[in-house]
Amino acid sequence: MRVLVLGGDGFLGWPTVLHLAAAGFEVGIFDSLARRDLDRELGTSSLVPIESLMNRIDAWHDAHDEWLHLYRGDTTRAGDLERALVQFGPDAVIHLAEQRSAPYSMLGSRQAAYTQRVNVIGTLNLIHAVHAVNPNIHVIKLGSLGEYGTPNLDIEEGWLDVTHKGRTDRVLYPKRPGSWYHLSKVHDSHNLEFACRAWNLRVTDLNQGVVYGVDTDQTQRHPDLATRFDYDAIFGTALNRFAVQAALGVELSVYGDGSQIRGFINLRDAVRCLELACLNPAEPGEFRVFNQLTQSISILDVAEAVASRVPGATVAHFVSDRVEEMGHHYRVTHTGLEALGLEPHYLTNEVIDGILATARRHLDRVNQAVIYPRLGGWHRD
Ligand code: USQ
Repeated sequence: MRVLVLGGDGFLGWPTVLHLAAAGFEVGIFDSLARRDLDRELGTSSLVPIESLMNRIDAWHDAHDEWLHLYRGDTTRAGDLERALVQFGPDAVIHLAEQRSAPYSMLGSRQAAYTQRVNVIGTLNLIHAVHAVNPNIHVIKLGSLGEYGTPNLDIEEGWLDVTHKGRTDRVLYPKRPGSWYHLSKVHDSHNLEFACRAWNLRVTDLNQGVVYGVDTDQTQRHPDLATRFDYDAIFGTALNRFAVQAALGVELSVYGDGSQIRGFINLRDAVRCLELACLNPAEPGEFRVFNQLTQSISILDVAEAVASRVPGATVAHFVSDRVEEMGHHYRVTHTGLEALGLEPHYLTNEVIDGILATARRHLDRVNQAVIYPRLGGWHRD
């Protein structure tokens, strides 16, 4: 099977490429290197040193005598996508080439517009390219669990059966997200569902939770194959950030009282979910949605679990300008990927210790200035 990974240079994209290549897929990478540009804009960098994309590809070739196909391109340029689809001829495209930070999208009008342009136009271009080149290509699109927000109802996998005034229908699950970034994913979902009805495309939308960890079997094989580890307040995400803060001996930054609950997934499971989606394509015309998480945990519980592994570590509460509820109902259905064969790696002390060990190995690379939020109405409670 031939799979083109859009965003194959990113935090999740690169381990996905390696996981699929190791599993015997023929893999292509399509990337504009935009994530590396954002590092320069924000003055941030990965805690774990990462190689250039060319060096990464060479490192994989040196170890496995196998080339990964590379397409330098930008999803906002329709022609780039069409060319890559024609040249590579994929059976499936995994679309991870989006601006993925909610805090970045909330920095100002430029960043909000950038996020929605790259994400919404990029997906729209992919839809049109697949329609034009080969409508049988399975589109696997990374959505976000945060698209749903925190409704006072159980969250289903994309669709909801509704009975209203005696009539029944199956509707897209109502969305109430909390950032311009999450809204861009909602817009993508609607555009993709329409493409299934209009052009019979086959689409899987994966609503993923917060990913933690930094290692997979393949990234561990050689330092040149490592993926990025973000710990800053814009691109770093909850659990990985807490591990770096604990390793550094600074306060773990819980926003609000920490009672907000999020879905979490180990990086190892995230790449496996993408493989499972490839192996089990959606039907023509089907807009299939899976919720890609393995556990729901409150942010305070996550912080305390990390802090409990480091003597003297302390958790502090920060007032933040995130748009999010505390103390809410949260029960998310996530049976689809398990039914396809996902065997979850749950969050254990051993997993936390592994992330802490990675953080400790590279502590000399930490830029203290980017650990806590620098803009907006943030302050310690
Ligand atoms: N949080 C803290 N302290 C921190 C960082 C985050 O308390 O230092 C809290 C936030 O307030 C939020 C939760 O942790 O309640 C998650 O925030 P996050 O920064 O870890 O993740 P988020 O902004 O939600 O976005 C991340 C990815 C995004 C993905 C999303 C899945 O960057 O691409 O779509 O996780 S989800 O969270 O389910 O929407």
